[in-house]
Amino acid sequence: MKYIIGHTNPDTDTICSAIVYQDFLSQKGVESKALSLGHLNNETKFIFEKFGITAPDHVHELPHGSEIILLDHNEEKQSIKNINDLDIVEIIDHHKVKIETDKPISILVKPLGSSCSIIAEKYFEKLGVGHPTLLKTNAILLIAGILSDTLFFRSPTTTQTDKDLVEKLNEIAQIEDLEKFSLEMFNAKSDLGEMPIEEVIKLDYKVFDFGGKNYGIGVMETTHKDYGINRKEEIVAKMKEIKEKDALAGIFFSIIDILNEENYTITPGEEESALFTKIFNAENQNGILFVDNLISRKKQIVPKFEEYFKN
Ligand SMILES: [Mn+2]
Repeated sequence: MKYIIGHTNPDTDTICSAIVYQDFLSQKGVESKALSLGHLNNETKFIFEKFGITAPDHVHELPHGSEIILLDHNEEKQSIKNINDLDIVEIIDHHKVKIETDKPISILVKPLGSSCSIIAEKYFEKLGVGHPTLLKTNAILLIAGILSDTLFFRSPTTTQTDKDLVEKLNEIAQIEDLEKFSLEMFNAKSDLGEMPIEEVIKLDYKVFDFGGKNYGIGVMETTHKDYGINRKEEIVAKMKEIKEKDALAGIFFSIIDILNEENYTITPGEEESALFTKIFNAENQNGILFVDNLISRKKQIVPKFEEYFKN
């Protein structure tokens, strides 16, 4: 049995790509099980409710020696807790590769807008007898993952291939209005209610190594930016706690206004604020750092940090 696991703080792409890849493998006669490393976010829950999909089991660790397939990530820090006791047999991802393995494994990494795009390509690369067929529900899940990760093609991570794949997938999925569907997804993601502030910060949160030190970067992609801005004081207090507890050199929380493609970043103190302002030429708006057109952590924020710390 191979366990397909996405990254911690799972998003729609990581969950949907894992679920559909399980189907692909099962049609190939390979026994596998998609798992999640955390609670589903509201966007994923909305999609699952709308289309009657069962959520994958949620685990923290797996038995020693279990075979795992990493989907939508390849860094230990973003993976299952006891990854070092496990046997990574395959990686499918669209992030930069930063892993060392102790034996040759199958790695499929492509510069596409989502991991769901890579899974979709696997179905389409060969059509015919003996090749897995794509069911309508799975086509819907793949579209959801692509639209979610690319912010309905707004993100600079979007490629023409992603757009072509959505068109092709929708011949099967038959979603009437893709833009409306994406808005419903983004509104669901933005509807956080009374969510505890640590969960808000960690909705989509990753730790990165810049210049040998750990930095945490959380992003909140939203159609309702005031939700985050109104909770600024709580966010700052909790970020200070996380920074100390996790011995971070710095921590940042970026509110991404999806529809206007704007970035509003909150920092816990002067040090981070000065650093972020310097790197991104941000404008201080009442203690919140504003940057226009800065919406992708992967393609814009992280590379800029890395470039800065290299010098
Ligand atoms: Mn992804």
